[in-house]
Amino acid sequence: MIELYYWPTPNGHKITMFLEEVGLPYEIVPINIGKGDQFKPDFLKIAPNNRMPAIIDRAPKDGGAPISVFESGAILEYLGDKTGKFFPSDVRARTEVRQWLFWQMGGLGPMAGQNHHFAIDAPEKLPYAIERYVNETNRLYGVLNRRLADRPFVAGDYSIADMAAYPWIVPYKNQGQDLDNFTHLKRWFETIQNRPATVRAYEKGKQVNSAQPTMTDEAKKILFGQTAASVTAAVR
Ligand SMILES: N[C@@H](CCC(=O)N[C@@H](CS)C(=O)NCC(=O)O)C(=O)O
Repeated sequence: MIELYYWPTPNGHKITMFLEEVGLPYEIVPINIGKGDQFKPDFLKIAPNNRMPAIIDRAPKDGGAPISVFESGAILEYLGDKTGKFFPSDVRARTEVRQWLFWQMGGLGPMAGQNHHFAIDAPEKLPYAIERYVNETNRLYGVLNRRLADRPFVAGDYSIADMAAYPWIVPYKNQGQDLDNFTHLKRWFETIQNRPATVRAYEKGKQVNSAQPTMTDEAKKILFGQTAASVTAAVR
């Protein structure tokens, strides 16, 4: 049984998408980031960056003590290795998957995240910041679109690299992007959207947070303006 510390955000959906694909039993522990659960001392023990998702595997492959993992890319690799699915062991295929996973972790995720922040959440609408991140998101969509021109998925077969990227394309309208400008990306997006496991994963998200929007005024106070002191105060 995997314990998944989760809230239905793009980084959270990556992990439910994987778990729904492989059918590994898991239990969701909601981490309501709008209410500050990410600062609870017990959560910080497994997720020292005060961000979800994180997992605890109580039955690791080596039969030893439970293993906890934070960072969605590391979690996807861990689960891929545990199950032998969606993260190949062959050196060439594995390298393909890993480089596109890191591309998402270091590029698409953070840039689209800043895009959402400045275009949607920021109290002041700063044209320079909005343009910078909308343009960079647009460039990354272009990279993905070109990559998908001659293959069904980003790194061969459907893999953890696709699962990492897909949830960050879901809010494309909020990112100021139009999928009709990216033919191959649109085809890829719709293929993944229609996978039964993706549908189940997004349903799980609705069950965990059915009503309240995460981004209330109270949540903004918790989520924005964090400093080193926020974590120090939490672990005291
Ligand atoms: N690089 C991290 C990023 C995780 C992350 O940013 N999670 C957000 C939600 S998508 C979070 O927990 N935010 C809480 C906060 O900002 O305090 C990962 O991929 O796991």
